[in-house]
Amino acid sequence: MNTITVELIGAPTDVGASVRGAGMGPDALRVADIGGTLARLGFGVLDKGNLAGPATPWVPPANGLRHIDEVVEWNRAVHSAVEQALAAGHLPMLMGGDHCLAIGSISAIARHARQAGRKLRVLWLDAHSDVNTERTSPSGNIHGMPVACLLGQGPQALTGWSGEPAALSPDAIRFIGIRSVDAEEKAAIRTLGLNVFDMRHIDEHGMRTTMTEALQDVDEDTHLHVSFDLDCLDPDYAPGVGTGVRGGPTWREMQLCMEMIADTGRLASLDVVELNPALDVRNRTAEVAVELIESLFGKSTLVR
Ligand code: HAR
Ligand code: MN
Ligand code: MN
Ligand code: MN
Repeated sequence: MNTITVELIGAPTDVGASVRGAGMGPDALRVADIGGTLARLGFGVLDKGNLAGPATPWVPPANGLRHIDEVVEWNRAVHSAVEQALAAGHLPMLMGGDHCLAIGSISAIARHARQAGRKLRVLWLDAHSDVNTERTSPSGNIHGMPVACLLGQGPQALTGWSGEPAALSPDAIRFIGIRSVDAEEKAAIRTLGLNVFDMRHIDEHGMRTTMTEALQDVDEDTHLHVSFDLDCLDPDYAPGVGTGVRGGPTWREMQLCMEMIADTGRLASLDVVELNPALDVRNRTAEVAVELIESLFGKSTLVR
């Protein structure tokens, strides 16, 4: 049996967020023993430490974009680290940092999957749909825009990184746990035909049916990527996030979500983002994250 090596990549920044503090996320996950937990499951673990990047200026948006130069710089570092991890045959786990970093991460993954002749399926676990652009965003915060950028809709500086105009086609992504969508995001979701399993869907059908639907057509040729925004969880279980929204999945429901992903055996890369230790309660959210990630990696037959 060949051992999978999980490569931990820390990106300590809150440059795309609306609240300071997500830059401490990577170390909070280490304190909650992300490395030891994966090692005890039988994985190789390679902690590459933290990437370096610019400080967060904390200035207002310009042309609808806040901190665009710094966001580009952080994403360059993430993109190259994820690219190297994949080239080494490792399973990259990006530890954010805020969700703007998924632009660099998923762009590298999309190129890798395309070159390997694999279908890409992205599961976007989030309270938010993150499909704003600089023209629609109410805030200018780029953590609300990564999906648009990956679909080729964002600012030029943040699109085209995968070698194609769009890293993702709309049918490559499934949203789970969504409950905070801006009016213009709603319009974009309809226009693009995005597959959104919002909280109403989970309420009516349950997590089991939802995940069966979200994982439909995942097969041995699929590269499965999970982009896990911790604000997907109900804030009662995950208080350490900058933009919590009431009415999310419980710890139990989220466990089932992770277990069903693990059951596919196709998990090949992961982002863990938006953990904000400055708002957490004795590192509870980091510990919950590690418990859920443990379930996500819970299958010994996990294959890349
Ligand atoms: N939709 C709002 C905006 O674009 C809030 C986005 C908050 N995003 C995250 N990531 N926390 O999911 O400003
Ligand atoms: Mn998000
Ligand atoms: Mn979110
Ligand atoms: Mn349905």
